[in-house]
Parts: sequence; structure tokens; C-alpha cells
Amino acid sequence: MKEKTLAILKPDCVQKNYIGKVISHLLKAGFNIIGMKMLKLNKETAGEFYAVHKDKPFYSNLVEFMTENRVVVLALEKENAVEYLRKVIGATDPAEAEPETIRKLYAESKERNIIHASDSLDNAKIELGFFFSNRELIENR
Ligand code: FUP
Repeated sequence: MKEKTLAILKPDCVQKNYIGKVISHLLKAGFNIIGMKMLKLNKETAGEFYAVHKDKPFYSNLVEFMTENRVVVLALEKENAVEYLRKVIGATDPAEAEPETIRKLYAESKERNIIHASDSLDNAKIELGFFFSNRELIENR
């Protein structure tokens, strides 16, 4: 079944000029980009997006990092998109990521790991709604 999921090219991806490389990787992996925007998160928005981690020791650093530069948010569509995107990005810590995954290729650490991807279909719906209106995500092919 075709699914939609959300990816965020994080501030380190933008700062290192990897936007093109990562988007190219996603397109080669078979994802269709059905929504894309660049924006700068503020502390409140980044904190809300990562609210599930608010009690973790890394939360404040995570919020700080996510606000240090612009990000690119992508709405992606593909068969089995949620699970497949998680596979294509690799483990949270690039040291543990499989070869040829985006994080293995481009990330420097588990704190600065280039890309976010929704981790379930339910979260994909919530996270897509965080950045895109329904009107923006209407079938556009
Ligand atoms: P992931 O789903 O792979 O992005 O990983 P998590 O949801 O576990 O973590 C979300 C983000 O928190 C990571 F992308 C980076 C940050 N994080 C840390 O900074 N330190 C950690 O030990 C774990 C996660």
C-alpha cells in the first residue's frame, strides 16, 4: 500500500551542503517528493515536535541543535514508505548504521545525524500534519 511519511533534513545537513546529495539518495531509493519546504524552527516548535523526548537527558541539546540552522521538511510517498525510509536512513547512531545508509554516509554522530524520519504510520500522519496542510498534500501526480 502507498504510504506517506515525513523526513526532516536537519540543520547539519543544510550547513554541510548535503541537501542535494540526500534528496538524490531518497529519489534513487524510489520515494516521490509530494511536499517540500525550507524553514527555521524556533525553540517552541522544535520542542513540541520532539515532545516525546522531553524527559530525556539529550532533550535540550536536541532542541538547541534543531534550531541552529534552517531545515528542509519533505513529505514522501512510496509503497511501505514509513518502514522503508527508516531502513534507508539507518540507525540513530551512524557508527551503528548499515553501509550505504544516509546516516552512515553523511552523519557525524547520533546527536547530529542529518535526517529525521517518522517511526510509525501513526506518527507519520501526526508529523506530516505538523508541517503540511491537507491541501498541500492532496494527490499531485
Ligand atoms: P531516530 O528515530 O533514529 O531519529 O532516534 P530517536 O527518536 O531515538 O531520537 C531522536 C533524536 O534525538 C535523534 F535523531 C538525535 C537525538 N538523540 C540524541 O541526541 N542522543 C541520543 O542518545 C539519542 C537521540
